[in-house]
Amino acid sequence: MSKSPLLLSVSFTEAEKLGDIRDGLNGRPVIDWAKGERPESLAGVKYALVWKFDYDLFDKMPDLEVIFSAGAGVDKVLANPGLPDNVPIVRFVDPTLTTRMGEWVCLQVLMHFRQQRRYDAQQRVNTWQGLTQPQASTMNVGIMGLGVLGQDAAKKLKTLGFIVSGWSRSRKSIEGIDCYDASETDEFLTRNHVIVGLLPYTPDTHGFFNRTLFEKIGKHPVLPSPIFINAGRGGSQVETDIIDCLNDGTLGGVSLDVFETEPLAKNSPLWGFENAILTPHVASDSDVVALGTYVENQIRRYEAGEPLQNVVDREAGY
Ligand code: NDP
Ligand code: OXD
Repeated sequence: MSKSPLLLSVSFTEAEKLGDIRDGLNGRPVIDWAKGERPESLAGVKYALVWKFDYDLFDKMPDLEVIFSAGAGVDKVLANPGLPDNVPIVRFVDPTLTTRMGEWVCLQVLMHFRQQRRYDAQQRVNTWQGLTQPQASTMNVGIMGLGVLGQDAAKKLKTLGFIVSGWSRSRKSIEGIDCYDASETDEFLTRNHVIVGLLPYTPDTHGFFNRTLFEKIGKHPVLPSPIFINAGRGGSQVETDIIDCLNDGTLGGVSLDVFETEPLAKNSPLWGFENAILTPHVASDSDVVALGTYVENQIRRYEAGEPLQNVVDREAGY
């Protein structure tokens, strides 16, 4: 039986192209819409893999059965007015993505904890000067968003010796990690010196990381703190508050991979802070071949009558 083609409405960046998506698709034909391929008709095409898409794309796909998101976060996909109501959306969940995010989060926590930016500044002026070096067990790190990515990052930070806790809408139970639900936010914030945001962007998380929240985070006895780290979505943070809080010392440092507007404006004051580490939304890129393999595996499940995995809850928005 011939395979239904997969319509691709996603452009991978040069940095993401460590392989070709077709390498994961096991011979499934592809219509590369993003590259301008326009067959006469899309009738019979059951699957689409999207990141960005024209609002009228799906009007042209009368036989669409499953939409795959090329990323884990689906806020942009859900916000598109052309999204059909009755088609399941499967988001990308894969060890390659999870591992990369865990690397980024651990790197950022360690950068602040080991005061690397201050050593960088000293290196620029040829200065040999040791700084205070407390134990990891004095540093409390709280993960906000204990989903696939948050849970993995929490476990990795725990292995590094930090005291790790997590917070999510529904309470989790994870060995060695104190878990809080959304009714215990203040208690969670005050016990931590570092907050890591791994939340999806939804109406509930819009503007969530703001001055009121930053003022509640605990201060480490000796290290510059509190620290705010965000790789969830920029819409969940209030950048004017972050800038003000860095200026007045309410925040001791930040690491941001996501921004309210991307790319971050060249004239944003955020670029100028010594204690702000910025990366251009690369904490965890989707591995192109793994994405192809994942989509193919989900289609195999679907066609065998098994349930699709990681289906987006449209009501919750993630
Ligand atoms: P999941 O859906 O697995 O986890 C989301 C977590 O957030 C869940 O624990 C959920 O709670 C919690 N949550 C959602 N809304 C709220 C709320 N209003 N209050 C409290 N908790 C809430 O997502 P992933 O872990 O796979 O990914 C998280 C996000 O990371 C993505 O949505 C995306 O925005 C971002 N991302 C960023 C990347 C980057 O490179 N910067 C790469 C990949 C993803 P509950 O468990 O109760 O449902
Ligand atoms: C994602 C992302 O959501 O890369 O996967 O931001």
